[in-house]
Amino acid sequence: MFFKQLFDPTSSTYTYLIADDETHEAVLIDPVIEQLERDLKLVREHGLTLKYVLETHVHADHITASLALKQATGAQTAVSNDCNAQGYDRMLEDGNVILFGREEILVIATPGHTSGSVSYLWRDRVLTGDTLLIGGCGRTDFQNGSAEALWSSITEKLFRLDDQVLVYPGHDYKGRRVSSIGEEKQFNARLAGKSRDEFITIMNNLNLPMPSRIHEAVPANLAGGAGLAKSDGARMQVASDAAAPLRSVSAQQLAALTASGKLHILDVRTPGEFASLRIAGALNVPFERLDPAALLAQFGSDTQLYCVCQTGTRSQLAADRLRAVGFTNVVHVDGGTNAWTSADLPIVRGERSVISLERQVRIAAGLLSMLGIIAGALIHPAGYGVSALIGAGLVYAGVTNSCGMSMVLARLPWNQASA
Ligand SMILES: N[C@@H](CCC(=O)N[C@@H](CS)C(=O)NCC(=O)O)C(=O)O
Ligand SMILES: [Fe+2]
Repeated sequence: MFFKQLFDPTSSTYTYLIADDETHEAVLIDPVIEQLERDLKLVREHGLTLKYVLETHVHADHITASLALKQATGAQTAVSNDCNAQGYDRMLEDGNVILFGREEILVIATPGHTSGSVSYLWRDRVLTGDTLLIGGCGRTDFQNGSAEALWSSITEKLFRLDDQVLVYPGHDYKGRRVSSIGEEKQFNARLAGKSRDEFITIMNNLNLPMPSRIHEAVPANLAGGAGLAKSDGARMQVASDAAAPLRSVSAQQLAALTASGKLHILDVRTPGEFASLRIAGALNVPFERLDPAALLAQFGSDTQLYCVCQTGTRSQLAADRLRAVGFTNVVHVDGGTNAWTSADLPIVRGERSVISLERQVRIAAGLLSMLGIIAGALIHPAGYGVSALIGAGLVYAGVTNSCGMSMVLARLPWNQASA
């Protein structure tokens, strides 16, 4: 039986390498980018063919080596579908089976620590990620975590496994390596002898500081993790260049990340939109006046910048322009302030209320094409040309994901902040 438990001392993360003795096909679970060379060396030395790199969840405390391992070995990467992550080859569901050689791993959805947390059952052992830790469990205060869901996952799924099943966790901060379902039922400080309500009260009052690397780890892991960069001699480095796909986070993820206090939110909507509604602490840098070079001089290239607009279109364009001048940590917020308000996250509302730029564009385009047709029919056929031009402009805007009309409207007085 080939089973190795590996440890990253900086993040106290356990990585697991499991292989089929006969075919030498292998899977690596929860690899850490800083340990890439260690893991590649093991795979090489044991003559293994890495078939899958599996994640127990989108980690908040370290960056996964999934993408780098895929690039180096051709392995397929996989994460739960409920993580809403991108850049992985296989999206896992409860009950899926991972096959390698003659071996199989069962995927058990165990949400709670995060909404996409899973455990992996292999032979006589279960790799629980941060769902069940030795003597404890993963926290539930970020990435759509839920104490209620964690209670169900542990008591209704993991604790229904045989008492003899070994528990291999995703972390241990005190040097413990392995436990069993029976031991955890009996001794786990957060669960043994506790009711569901007591567990939820404990979990909702932990008041732990955010993981120190959450602001870089979550966006990177949501995008498949770090890849290989051009090698620096024999050393592998973490890639972070403008060619990599733009990283994005959901509004809820941004809300959790703001607690770290290490990031800047750049709101690229017009001053008028910003004045009527904004995320606390956001800086208004209107897209039509965006000066990436000046921002680079102001912030420095490795500052964490989160671009937000109303729906997520202008913020992507802004993020691309910022990356083009050398910013290495730019993230865009999916769905923008619309997603933020739909998720009922705290918002600062001003007294001024301006119709959103998207609605202004729709009204202006509709009005101009209507007037063009009326003018064409009643005054001069040239009026039809105005309607045709507006139509062509809308097609161009849709195809290129840019909008000249919004640029013009953004400069009008009502879209500027009142003094
Ligand atoms: N001090 C660590 C924080 C570690 C942390 O919050 N770990 C998460 C797992 S990603 C957890 O659930 N910890 C459980 C606990 O500390 O009780 C860091 O800065 O990275
Ligand atoms: Fe975690």
